[in-house]
Amino acid sequence: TLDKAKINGLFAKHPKLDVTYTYGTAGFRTKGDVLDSVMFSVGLLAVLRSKKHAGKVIGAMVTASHNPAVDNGVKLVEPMGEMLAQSWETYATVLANAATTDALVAGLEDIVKKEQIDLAQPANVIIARDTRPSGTALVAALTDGVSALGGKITDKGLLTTPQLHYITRCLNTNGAYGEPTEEGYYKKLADAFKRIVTGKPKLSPLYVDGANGIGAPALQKLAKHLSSDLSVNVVNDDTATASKLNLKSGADFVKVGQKKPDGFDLKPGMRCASLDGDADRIVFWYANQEGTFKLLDGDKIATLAASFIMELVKEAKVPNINVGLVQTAYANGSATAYVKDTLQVPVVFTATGVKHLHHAAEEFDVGVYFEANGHGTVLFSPAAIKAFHTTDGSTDAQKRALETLRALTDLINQTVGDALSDLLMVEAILVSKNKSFSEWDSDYSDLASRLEKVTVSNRLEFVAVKADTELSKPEGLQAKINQQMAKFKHGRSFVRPSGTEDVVRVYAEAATQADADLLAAIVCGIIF
Ligand code: NG1
Ligand code: ZN
Repeated sequence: TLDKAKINGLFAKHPKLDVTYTYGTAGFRTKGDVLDSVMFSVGLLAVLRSKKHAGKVIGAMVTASHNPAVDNGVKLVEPMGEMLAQSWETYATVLANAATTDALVAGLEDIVKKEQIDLAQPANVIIARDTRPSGTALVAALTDGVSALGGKITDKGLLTTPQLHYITRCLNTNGAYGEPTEEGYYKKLADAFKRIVTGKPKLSPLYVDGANGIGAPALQKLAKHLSSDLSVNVVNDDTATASKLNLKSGADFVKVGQKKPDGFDLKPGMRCASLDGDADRIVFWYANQEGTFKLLDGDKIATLAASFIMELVKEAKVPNINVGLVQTAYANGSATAYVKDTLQVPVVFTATGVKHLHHAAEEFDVGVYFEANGHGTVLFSPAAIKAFHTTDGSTDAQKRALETLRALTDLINQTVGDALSDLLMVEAILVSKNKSFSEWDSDYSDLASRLEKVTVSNRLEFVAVKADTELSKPEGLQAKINQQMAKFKHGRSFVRPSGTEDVVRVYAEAATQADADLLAAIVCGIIF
């Protein structure tokens, strides 16, 4: 049974504020100073989740990703490194909103009963945080939650989100996925990268915007393992000045603003990339010969990866490997057309949020999934990995293709989108194909797009359906949006409530930037 006195004693240290919390697309996320009680409740839930998995390690990551430094949040990681099972998100929300010990214990008992949890099982939790100043106290609150139910918690300190996912999986698979340490992570990635690029001509240096977050020191450490094989310069690496996190920098700033971050003197031909605050997103960018800023977003990464892997699979003559791509409504219309018509790869659309894409990608032998904002990865099915290891190549070309495929399965993070792993994947492909950024960019040209956000009185009145492409509520709104987009060449627009911010997002796409901006402005006017 639950030790109510112990729970009561520790809960008293973390009183619930008069705030309603929701476990959304990216876990709990709000201002760092209202999260103390939430962290405590997540500690409790993590213990139950671990017990449900017979004591396997559950991860807890304290981060608010690309959001400002004053924000924070937390998300739980399943034993194999995926995001928390969706059916448990409701439990998280219930516990976070319990204001009294009685309500909290009732909530816990309900989960124990519904999930038939054996409380005698052990519980193991690991926790890490990004560089936000509120992180330390929030880790302590979550630790109290774990202790309240007698679980064991290990603090892994500062890590990127994907590193915590990686370590969680390593710990639960007896090292089969790699060494369960930050060093082990760098070694695994660096070794796999070298297997692909060694002996091939190098590319010019890559300038990486670290968003003044945890990704900056992590990339510097990774680069040490790659000394001569990768030339990177980390810019925006000031993690000591908390307020600078994601400020005029980072993947989200660059993607949404379609402009370079602070700290760069962008010259034609320079190769650049931007990470986000917890290093699970990356976008690439450069200036063309005219000096115009050009973005290579998640869609471009996905198409680059899909076409490269398809070529390798063909060359390696591995039979019955189906390659598929997963996108969301935010994917550029040109990217979708290119994948379908030129690459001839099937595309599946899911709702926004990586967990949806991840699950859809698992249906393929090689499932490439990326959100346009640069969050994504490539998943290999166990059958595909086995085939790459058991197929004997008869020609040199076939052997090389097989070895590259095997290396890619080690290089690409199989648990979650990972900016550092994706950075090396892109570099490995560009080195292998001897491709410049502008050559990569020329695969297709993006339609002009604009992403806006609108603050409304209650965003939950907006209900998105059909993989977020349409609104079912408020009634009549979708028809108005349809009317407007029909007026523009290649016009497409959709509206959905954000899962991470208290806003409604408006996306518009059209043949010219002026049209995309205008369509977005019109739709913002309709919903406001
Ligand atoms: P919301 O706030 O639900 O739009 C944002 C991103 C998602 C996803 C989550 C998780 C956009 C338009 N939305 O979600 O794609 O990455 O954050 O971090 O980029
Ligand atoms: Zn992130």
